[in-house]
Amino acid sequence: RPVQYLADYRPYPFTLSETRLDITLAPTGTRVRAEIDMQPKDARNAADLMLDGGAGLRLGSLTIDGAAPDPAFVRREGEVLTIGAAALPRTAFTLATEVEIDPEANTAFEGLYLSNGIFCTQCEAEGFRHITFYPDRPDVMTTFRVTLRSDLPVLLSNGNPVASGAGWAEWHDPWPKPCYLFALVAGELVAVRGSFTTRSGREVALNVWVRPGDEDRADFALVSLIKSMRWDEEVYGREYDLEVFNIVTVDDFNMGAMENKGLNIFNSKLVLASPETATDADYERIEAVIAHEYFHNWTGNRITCRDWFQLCLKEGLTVFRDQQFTSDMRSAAVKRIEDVQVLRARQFREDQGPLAHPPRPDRFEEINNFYTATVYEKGAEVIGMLKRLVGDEGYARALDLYFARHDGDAATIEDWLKVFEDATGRDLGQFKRWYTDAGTPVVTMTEEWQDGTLALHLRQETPPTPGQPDKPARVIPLAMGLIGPNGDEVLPTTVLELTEPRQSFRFEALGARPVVSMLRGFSAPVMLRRQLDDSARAFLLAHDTDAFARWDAGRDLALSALAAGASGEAGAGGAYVAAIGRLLADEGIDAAFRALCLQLPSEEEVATHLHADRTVPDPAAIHAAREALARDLAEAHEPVLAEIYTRLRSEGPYSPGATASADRALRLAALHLLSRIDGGERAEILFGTAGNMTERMGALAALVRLGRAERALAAMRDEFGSNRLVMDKWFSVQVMAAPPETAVAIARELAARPDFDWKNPNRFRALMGALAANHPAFHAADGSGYDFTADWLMRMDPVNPQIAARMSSAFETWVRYDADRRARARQALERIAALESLSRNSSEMVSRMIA
Ligand code: B3K
Ligand code: ZN
Repeated sequence: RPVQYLADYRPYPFTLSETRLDITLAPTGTRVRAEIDMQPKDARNAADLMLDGGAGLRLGSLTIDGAAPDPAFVRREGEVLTIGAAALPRTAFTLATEVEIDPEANTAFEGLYLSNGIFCTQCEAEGFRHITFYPDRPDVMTTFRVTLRSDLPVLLSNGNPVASGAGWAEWHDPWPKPCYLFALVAGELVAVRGSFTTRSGREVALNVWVRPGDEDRADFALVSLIKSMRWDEEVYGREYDLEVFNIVTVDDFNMGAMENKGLNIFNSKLVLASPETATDADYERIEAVIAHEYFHNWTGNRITCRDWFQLCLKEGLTVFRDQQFTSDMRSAAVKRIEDVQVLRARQFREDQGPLAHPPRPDRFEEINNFYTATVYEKGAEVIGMLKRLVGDEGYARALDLYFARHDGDAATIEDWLKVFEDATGRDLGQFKRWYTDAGTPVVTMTEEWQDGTLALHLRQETPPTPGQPDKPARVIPLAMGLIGPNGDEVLPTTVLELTEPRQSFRFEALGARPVVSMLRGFSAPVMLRRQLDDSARAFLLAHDTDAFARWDAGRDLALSALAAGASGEAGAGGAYVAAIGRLLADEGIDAAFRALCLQLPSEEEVATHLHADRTVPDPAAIHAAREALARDLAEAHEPVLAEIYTRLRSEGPYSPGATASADRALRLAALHLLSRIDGGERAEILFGTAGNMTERMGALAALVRLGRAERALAAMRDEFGSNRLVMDKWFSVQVMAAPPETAVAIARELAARPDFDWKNPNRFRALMGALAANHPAFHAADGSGYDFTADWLMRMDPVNPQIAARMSSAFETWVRYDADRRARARQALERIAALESLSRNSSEMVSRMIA
């Protein structure tokens, strides 16, 4: 299949009015009978009927209005079945097909597959074509009526239940939808049940379906769902629209979860949680993803995407909404900092390398390769900027208009921007570049101070990205404030709009020279370059009124210390260590904030920072600098860290809420530093006594880093050997936290274990993702990290191409390293490229990376 281009979009020449599916489930021979009522859009200009259908579909019969068409007009080529216009009626007709498929052989987990005896589906983006012949594109929408036949006790599909009997069940979804939102589930499952009354008084039955035995770990997901439903009514005025909302958990799932209409399917790790098995981060993520998938009901399902180039229309907006939800449920400041950390670690990195693409790409070979940090997280940032530019009220009016105007539509980014223009009167022509242009703008700021006037000179520049050498200026909202020398704010948050390559802003009648607090709340996804000495950074860390900017000042201090340390400068961290000391001693600062400030930037983040400054990162030197800085912090502040560690001992029953988890985060941050100087004694004790998984994993990671985790790991395996989700953590921590010299060997050993069930995506990611995240180990000078990863990608590719292709992005930064590493990485990538019958997924990824 050739490259697809946005510019080639053409509407589908047929309208669909109903799809009826009758599916008889069997592991190796599932029969799918499909009846599609359709009509040509233009009766005079007859078009061929083209249906998508994967190679795995064994076609039994095909009829049009009950009669088989002349075989001369029917042809199957690649993944397309074409029925010539000459064989089609000019008015409404029913196309019926019968196919047989083999769910058991489906190891790619796309379409209909079996996960531990449970039949389930994943159709986004193009999985439905592996279930039946169909126009598998998001702008073809219709209602679905589904009959499922099986002896399994629970049979689910989208919409409302119509009727059921022994061995069958019928479902009807009254809301027209594209086939990527179709789902079915059949299995031995039990429901944790709840209910929700919508604000207009309709009762909705809520079910979280799990495997028998897992019921006691599903309550948190159910409570999160109820909170999400209420929040979407209160904040966006969006009500749920069916009698039932089902969530099903499965163990084998390529991503986190899927928003199928009325029947969300979840990776079990994003539903199942108990204090003994899940960490605080797991709980927070479960709450966020349950909300995300639920919010898709309006942003994604009721209003879907015209084509897959518009993916960020639903994903960026839904991420933005789930971020707002988490801010409301927990701490807005903490959430913002966490989101920026993720954006910088994943999206900035993507934008710097060969895989850079705009939030709305204009070409792809395999759409599954574009479910990226750019489409999701940067897509959400772009909406945050829009909201800042038009104000909260303007945003609310625009969203109301979006829902009113486009309900039932398959929409585009143009439609989205138009509602903002119509609702607020603002011209968004220049703003649109955020959607069409790749790359992270670099904003450079210089200051000029004279006679009570401060001038800010700003310059924006976006480095070239693949296929986009020149980048015109964008509109960049820069939220800023001014802090006087005594620490008082002399200018509260103001938004400067940068629209030109260079622009200056003046602030007059200032008594004394203030310190500029810039990019408050991370108001735009840009890199800010400014000359700021360590004492001004420390000043902002102490006095800024904006929590994000305050944290970021500390981050800058840490990054400059690490950059200097990595280039061999001794004692570079003095200013940072001293500033952290003042922060730690200040009981007026909340625990969550202090915990965030105590976490050193990751090695990957340091490498991204160096690369942006045109310095070749040395993974071993970065690692050494980071270890040294952690040790300096611990030595300088041992008494206060020890006091925090002792005082924040967990008491009473576990609660996953923001306050208790912030205390645990601060306590564990202290533990990690202390373990640098206490030989791991505290970690050892904590591992043995902690009553929750958060502290156990924190302690275990510290022990692994010290190379003294053997006993703890054995204990954990004995206790949780049969709990897949905990064992994923067990695999992961040993590689992620391992000292770089041993990590690859450990990964090799773990991969040889019989319980390294690598065809399970979670288990594969637990090991391979952990190695990719261990920066000095993945980039080991001898190439062993690259080789080990490439070997496994080659093994995974024929089994599950989506997983192999996604994991291949571990290599996306290879060009930033030294010539020796580059040669080894290239060799590894070329080995993958040479694989016989490499999937389209991996082939596109690898060729973009070695282009
Ligand atoms: N929309 C799905 C992701 C589908 C990925 C297909 N490769 C989950 C989500 O973003 O909510
Ligand atoms: Zn989503």
